[in-house]
Amino acid sequence: MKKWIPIASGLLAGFVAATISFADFSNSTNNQVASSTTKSDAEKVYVPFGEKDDYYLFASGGHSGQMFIYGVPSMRHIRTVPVFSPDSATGYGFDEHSKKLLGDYTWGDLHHPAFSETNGDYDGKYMFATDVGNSRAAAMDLETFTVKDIINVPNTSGPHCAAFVTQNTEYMFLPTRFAVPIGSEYKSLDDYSDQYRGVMSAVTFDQNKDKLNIAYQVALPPWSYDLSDAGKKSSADWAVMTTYNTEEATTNLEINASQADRDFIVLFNWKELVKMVADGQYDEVTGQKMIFPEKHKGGIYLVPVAKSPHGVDVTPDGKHFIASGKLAPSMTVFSFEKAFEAIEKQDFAGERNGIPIINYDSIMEREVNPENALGPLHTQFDDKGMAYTTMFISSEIVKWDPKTGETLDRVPVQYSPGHSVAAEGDTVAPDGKWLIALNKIAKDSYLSVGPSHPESMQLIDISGKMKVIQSSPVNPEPHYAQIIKADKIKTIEVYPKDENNKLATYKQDQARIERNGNEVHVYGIAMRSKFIFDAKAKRPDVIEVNQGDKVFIHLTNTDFDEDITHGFAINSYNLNIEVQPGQTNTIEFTADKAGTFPLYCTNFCSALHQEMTGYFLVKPNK
Ligand SMILES: [Cu+2]
Repeated sequence: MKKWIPIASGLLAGFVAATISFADFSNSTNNQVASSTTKSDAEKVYVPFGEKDDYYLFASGGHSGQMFIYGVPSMRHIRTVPVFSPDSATGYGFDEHSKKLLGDYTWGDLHHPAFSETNGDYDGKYMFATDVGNSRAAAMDLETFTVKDIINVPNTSGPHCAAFVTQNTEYMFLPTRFAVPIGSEYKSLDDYSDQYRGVMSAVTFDQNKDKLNIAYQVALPPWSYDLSDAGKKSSADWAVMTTYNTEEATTNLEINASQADRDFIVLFNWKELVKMVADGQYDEVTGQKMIFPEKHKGGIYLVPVAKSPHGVDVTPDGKHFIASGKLAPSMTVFSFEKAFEAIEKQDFAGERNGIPIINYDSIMEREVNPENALGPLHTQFDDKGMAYTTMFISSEIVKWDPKTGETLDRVPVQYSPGHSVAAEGDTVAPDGKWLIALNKIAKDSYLSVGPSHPESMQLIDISGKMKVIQSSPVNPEPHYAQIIKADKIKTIEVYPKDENNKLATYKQDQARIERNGNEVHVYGIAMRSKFIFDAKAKRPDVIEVNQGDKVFIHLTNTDFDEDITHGFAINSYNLNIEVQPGQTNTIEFTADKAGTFPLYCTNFCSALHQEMTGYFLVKPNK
């Protein structure tokens, strides 16, 4: 019957349809008439050019050692910030400051990120993260999205279960994933139970000096500590963390660490531990103040929990903590208030390694077991206090009510979610609206890139019935993420002039090269669109040294203009740094190769960026 349809009329019909839907669309966004429930899924995630996302998502980059930053709800990747691994895009790990931060390490395994908090709410000042691969902690400043400090955390091997900060960022606690002998000395694994320890580190951050410090450590039993959370409001002095391998197995953990029906949550009062340290209740070990719970009594308790739990999460009101039993199909809700009573009454069921075990029945409020939901890992919360738990094995998010245990909703995700993150989900006042599932396996969700596939982050609208409305591929591999309101973060536009910085050169006529024996210091300027290393030289953009000289290049970007970043690389010398607007950076190296080496700006800066070059001349030794 449809004998012929002229091509032109088909086009016209298509054009009319497109115009109509476009008109509808702009109408609903401009007038804000459409409520979020009447917007299409595409409209909910579409952020028009010139407008910005409402939230930042900070996703841990796992063994990339980096932090991935996305906008929500658009799920646009905004930036990758290198933290524990060098990055030539930003010169991180090449300039002297960041080289010192990284030390001898060339990679890291960045796990759980945590924002600094004030009164239990994200304050938008700092982001903290830990390195499971090389036992470090880092602090990133959110004015510049750059790392300010990294510390090695001795005795704590693989701080997987961190960082989670206390309500006013007094402490972050770094428990250990791997038990080791104190000082990581050699000890036979036959002596594991006696000689190995699962050391937790209490770390502080000095915001005036941008310095991380280890305040004290606790020599916990030789178990694996998986995840933790700090208390809030009435439980603000407390923190919780999950354990596994309380069997103290030393081989084939897959089987041997899954024997006991119950492991423990460690419940501790960090204020009491601080007081114990102040009262001298610790031993000085490997230069650290170490609390040994079997000897220095108080402040630490064990709560039995379904075997091999993963996440433990404190509800926004601070009244409950919820543990997820990775190998048991249930979430268990515990009451802080009942725990405090039990501790007061010494309602204990014996002890392990000198630590009292609180009676399970005295503080357990309910075990929640949604039908066919398998592998609960981690729980987030919305603005109404409802819980959202990732189910790793059944690949779904289950929404439930912690007060009744009732399952309210569930949505499949693709596939195997580890963590999820809700908007401001770890604060005393979550926003609701959005939840992102961090899926370990994307399978065939995106264009193929060969046998190994990207991971996947899926945006779920939780304002009504849960629905996955956007999906973004992500590099391996986010473990955890945090979502913060965009307006809480106040970045700076340029680095302010620092007249006290002797390495900075702000005036062109002061650019100079100073020689001291075989040390050469270049006080140079990068500006659109040239380098000035020696203002008085015939060729100001040339550095000439002798082979074997130790060269220091102190480069200041004098373009005090937002987004005018310069780079500096010397061809074939394997070095490249970045100087952001107003910033001074130093690079230090030995001119071990004689010859002629072009140098150039690596970061596109102007129409004459290609002309921003010079030469590095190295006179050979005779
Ligand atoms: Cu440039």
